[in-house]
Amino acid sequence: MNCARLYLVAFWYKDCHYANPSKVYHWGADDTIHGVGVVWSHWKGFNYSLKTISMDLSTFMATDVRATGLKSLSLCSVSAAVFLLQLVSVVLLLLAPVLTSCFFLPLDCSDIYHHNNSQSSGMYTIYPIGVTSAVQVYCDMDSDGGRWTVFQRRMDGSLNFYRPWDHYKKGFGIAAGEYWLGLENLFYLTQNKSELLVDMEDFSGNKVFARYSSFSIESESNGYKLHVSGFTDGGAGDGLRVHNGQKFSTFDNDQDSSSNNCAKLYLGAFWYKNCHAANPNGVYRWGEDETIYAIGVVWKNWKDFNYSLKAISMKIRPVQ
Ligand SMILES: [Ca+2]
Repeated sequence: MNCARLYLVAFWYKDCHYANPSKVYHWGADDTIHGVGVVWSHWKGFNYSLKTISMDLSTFMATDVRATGLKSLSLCSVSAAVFLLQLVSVVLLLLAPVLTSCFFLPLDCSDIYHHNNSQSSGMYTIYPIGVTSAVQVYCDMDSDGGRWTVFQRRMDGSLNFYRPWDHYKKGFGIAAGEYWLGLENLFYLTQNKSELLVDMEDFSGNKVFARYSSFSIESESNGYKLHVSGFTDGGAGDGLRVHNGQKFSTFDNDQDSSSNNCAKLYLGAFWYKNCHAANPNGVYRWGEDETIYAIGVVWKNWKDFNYSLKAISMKIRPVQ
């Protein structure tokens, strides 16, 4: 038995653990999959995942230095910086109507492209819900004519995607790396008739894609229900067909069509049905691994249920 594969982290395992302080960050009590959370079993048992844990090495010297003037200096600079930021945001809010008419506030990457079509792929600020909704995204200006706004990206396993509803609604992560743009932003962006491109890569460097000529989601009051159709195969297969018409589910908001909680069972968040043929927000698992069924970054039609992809990104653009 491989304890790290079974409990999804790395630690000084014996057979296997009484403490599992790394990942998966599991948000409290959850007995769906035994012992995979941030566990300290002698305190809370195997199926309670702690809110915080830190393992520190410290010396008296380090404590002494931190206890002297450095602390008050940094606090002072932080307060000054916060005050200045507040001042700037008040001024910006007052000037918002003027600024909107003077400056270019792109709705999405397509707007950025049309403003200047020599822009390269990279990070840009967009305003999906108006002047106060600035958010950084990665724009793909290369694939098939560019203009793509990336709303989901996995690339190196640096970010935990097992998160509650509120996080999936608002978005998390950073545009330079792994992130989820947020369902509310996605809802507003897909009010314009949009298409979807899903790019994928395995750990051998093979790349495929799936494309859909129509993609939109409904509002939160309708569970952010998914509408996706018009599939074109770029070698990946149609992983989203079974998800069409499903509401979005997180572990704390089960809106799937299963009697189980699909998000808890497959450690992700998605438009689960009963449960999935794609789990792009699952656990980053570094390739083939059948220890726990189908919990990885899965695109079943390409690599089946027990292969976790190296990279996947989901991106949209308005249909022209
Ligand atoms: Ca359910």
